[in-house]
Amino acid sequence: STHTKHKFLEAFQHVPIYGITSKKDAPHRTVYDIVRDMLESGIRVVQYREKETTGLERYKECLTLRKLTYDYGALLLIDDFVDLALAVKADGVHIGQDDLPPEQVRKLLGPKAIIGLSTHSIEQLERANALVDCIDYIGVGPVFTTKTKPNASAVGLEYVQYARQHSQLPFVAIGGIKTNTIQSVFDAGASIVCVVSELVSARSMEDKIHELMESKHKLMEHT
Ligand code: TZP
Ligand code: MG
Repeated sequence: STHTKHKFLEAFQHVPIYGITSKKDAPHRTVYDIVRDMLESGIRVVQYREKETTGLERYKECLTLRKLTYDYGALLLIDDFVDLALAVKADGVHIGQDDLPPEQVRKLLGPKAIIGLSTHSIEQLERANALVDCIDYIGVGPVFTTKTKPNASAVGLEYVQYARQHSQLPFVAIGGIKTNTIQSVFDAGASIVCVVSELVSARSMEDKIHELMESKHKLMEHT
């Protein structure tokens, strides 16, 4: 709805970076510490994405993250698991092309949930456009090849440009985005980007976010 889309977009007003957890990129830290760093650095949308852990562990971690994100007024989205999102009262879910159909997810979560859908091609983006009354945003990527999603081939900056021109939905550019490539992604027309491994593994997340945002400010000075 316009309400859920607004709630999603509003959360990027200060920092246009969408956070995703990745315990394997910071093996000595808890997911709680990773997310607290994101929130302390100004990120206000956090997706819990931990595919290689048990359902019980995911539930316990998300319960702690629900309280933490709530304290910062941040949104908590769950990758893949609609039941987990319901159980911990998350703000919504992020689903892929091979998950439950978005219409079914909407029925299960109700009108207030934020629903995101990954897209990897123009065809998938056009099908997402037809779901504009059901979903709230799309993911666009992997923009560049990335070890975080090893079996997916890169969609390239051309697809980001296509999304900028044709997406009826807010979109998040993702995949292989780092300090040395983020400028090109903003230049291609993305207004929200996601950086997983470089951010989660950063020695100082706050410094890394400042570094990443400099490219956005540079762009704005030109325009
Ligand atoms: N979806 C498309 S690419 C990707 C996901 C979850 C992983 C992005 O990770 P990184 O480390 O920012 O390349
Ligand atoms: Mg998924």
